[in-house]
Amino acid sequence: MTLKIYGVPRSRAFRTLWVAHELGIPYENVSVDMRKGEQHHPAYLAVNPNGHIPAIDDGGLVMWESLAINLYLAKKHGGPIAPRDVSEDGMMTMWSFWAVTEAEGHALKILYNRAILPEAERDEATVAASLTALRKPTAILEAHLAGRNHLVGDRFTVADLNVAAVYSYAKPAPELFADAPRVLAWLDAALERPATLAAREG
Ligand SMILES: N[C@@H](CCC(=O)N[C@@H](CS)C(=O)NCC(=O)O)C(=O)O
Repeated sequence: MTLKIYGVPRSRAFRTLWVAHELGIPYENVSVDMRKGEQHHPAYLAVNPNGHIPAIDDGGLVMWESLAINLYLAKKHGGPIAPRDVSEDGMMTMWSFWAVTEAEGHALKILYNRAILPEAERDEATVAASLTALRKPTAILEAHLAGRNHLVGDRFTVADLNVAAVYSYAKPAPELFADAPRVLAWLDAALERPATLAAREG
């Protein structure tokens, strides 16, 4: 049965479409349009009772939580983006959890207040507070990328994908990267991959 990825590319479902393209696996993108409130329809709540996208149905295995889905799909299908051993698996999980707990909320506030909300509703004070909160994790990332181009191992992996997907939300604040040129170069390289570009189309 073909992997079903629920959601639309302009959402966190993008991350899972991206991993599918990196893995070269077939999938069906089942549209769940947030603008129409479809994530709250009973048919979708039966898939993800949280009412959030993405979710997947992989031959009857139903999962939600985008970064957990990505780690699962990488490990299931293997190849260069997947962990080679339990140590890499641990590090990829660590970086993914780190991105969600330390960066995602702040980065999302930047995205909303610099790019998504109508201009009249944007709040630069929220952006400033988010930038302050992101300074420490960004410095940690910058230090980690000294002398290496990827987060785990010597290749692009699902750890880079998961963390870059989160950090991409902060791109509308270029000032964040003024002191983090390695983070910016790493992020741009991830966001320009052929699989990344393909995932934007669904
Ligand atoms: N932690 C979840 C968050 C999912 C999430 O909040 N998705 C957003 C779209 S990017 C959503 O469904 N928003 C609609 C809503 O909450 O009603 C994940 O990473 O999968």
